[in-house]
Amino acid sequence: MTTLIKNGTLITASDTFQADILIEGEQISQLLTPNSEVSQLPGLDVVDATGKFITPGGVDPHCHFDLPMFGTVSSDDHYTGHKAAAFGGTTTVMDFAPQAPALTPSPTGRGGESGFQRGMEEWLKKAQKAAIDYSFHMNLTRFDDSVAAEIPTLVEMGVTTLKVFTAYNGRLRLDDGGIFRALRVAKEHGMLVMAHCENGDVIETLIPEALAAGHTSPEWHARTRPSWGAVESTLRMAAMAQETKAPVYIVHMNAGGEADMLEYARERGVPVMGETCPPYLFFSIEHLQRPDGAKWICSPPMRSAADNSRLWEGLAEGSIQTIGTDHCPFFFDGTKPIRYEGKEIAIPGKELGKDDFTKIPNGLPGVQDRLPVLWTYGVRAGRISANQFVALTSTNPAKIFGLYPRKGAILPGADADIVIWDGEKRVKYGVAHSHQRTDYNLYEGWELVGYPEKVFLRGKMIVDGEKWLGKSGDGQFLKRKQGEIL
Ligand code: DUC
Ligand code: ZN
Ligand code: ZN
Repeated sequence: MTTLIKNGTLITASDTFQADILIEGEQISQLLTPNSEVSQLPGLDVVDATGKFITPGGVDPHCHFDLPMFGTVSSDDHYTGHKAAAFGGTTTVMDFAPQAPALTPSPTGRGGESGFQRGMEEWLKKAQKAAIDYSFHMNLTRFDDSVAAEIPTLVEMGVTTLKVFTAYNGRLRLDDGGIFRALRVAKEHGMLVMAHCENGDVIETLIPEALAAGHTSPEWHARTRPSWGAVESTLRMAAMAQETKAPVYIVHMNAGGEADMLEYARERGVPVMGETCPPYLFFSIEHLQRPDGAKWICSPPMRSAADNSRLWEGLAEGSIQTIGTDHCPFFFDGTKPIRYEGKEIAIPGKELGKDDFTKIPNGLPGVQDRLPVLWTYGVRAGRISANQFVALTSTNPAKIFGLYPRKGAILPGADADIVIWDGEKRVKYGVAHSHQRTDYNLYEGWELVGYPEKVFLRGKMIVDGEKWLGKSGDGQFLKRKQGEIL
């Protein structure tokens, strides 16, 4: 099929200009000056984008679909979450495959195998229902010589990124020695290490103290995960990046001090990059103090208005490279069903922790919200430029994670993942407008100006206004190559 999107204004990471986009099959074949002869060709499917602006499909580097947690599961799976992403203008998502637990007895007799293969198989199976393109990072949650030896197999599977944790003691965390050694192996194989930065030891000390003192409300989730722990852990990761020369990417930056540390390290040539997520730009611990505070529970937690401002500054000045979502929704009240695609569904959620903040499933919805909310409250509010918006939400993640220029670009040869925006559309946003499969929205009642109108995935229109034209199985697994250090 050949499609011409004509008369639109293209916004890329570096420029804003008028051009027509010719799509042949799944790729962009040409960018044409408006009103060129091609538009007269017979059999051409013409989409008129007069008065509209056009961006590359969003690339969300950080999502969790169908993730088991605290006896329940995050409420968007690899179909519903993808559909929601598409309505919000995102056409590529990256999830995290788990490192499967060690086999006992060990198959080799020399120690455990890595669990990478089994983790990947589990996640690839879940993702068979994918509706947009996707890839995986691998959580690295146990590490020894036999695990290290299998890291190159990930690169062969198209997984060029490892995520490590400096918190969640006894579950997900590696000690600093393990992280340091993993960084060396990653460097050797051209991989990027992503880091969840908090101070696990401090958190594990504060939580039982808070509970013993009777502090069980959501606010204490934030109070027991202090900001300085995130700050020092970010510096710790930067120190190890410097020492090993291995690139590091700090996920979900939440504290202003993390932006300071990132800037400090980058000014000294350390290969460290960072991501923040919209909730850390708009919300604070005050939201956790509300009666419905559990809606904002995720880890790391919401901080303060000063942190919001410092993170915006980091984005505007270019020291933070991406905005992902960490999409990991739960119902606020999972005892009451909602309707999704005509069927009732209820999934246990935040109510599990009504008497104890440590039992509230951690995570927030956001995969659909990211682009429209950032357009209105980032670009239109003058905090970042339209080109920065595209860089932060599409082009930079594609580059860092080895997908550019197939993704994150409107260029000949790139996948035709394209979003046509109605820049004038006014939306009173909220749960009624969202396709995220949960019963609440963090931006309930927010006024948006500008919203994705048509979304193309590899040349196929999958969203047309309110109409869903995509389907389960449309999404492809993306094998990633080595990314760039920005
Ligand atoms: N934080 C959350 O709140 N949920 C999922 C994973 C994470 O890092
Ligand atoms: Zn994390
Ligand atoms: Zn996460």
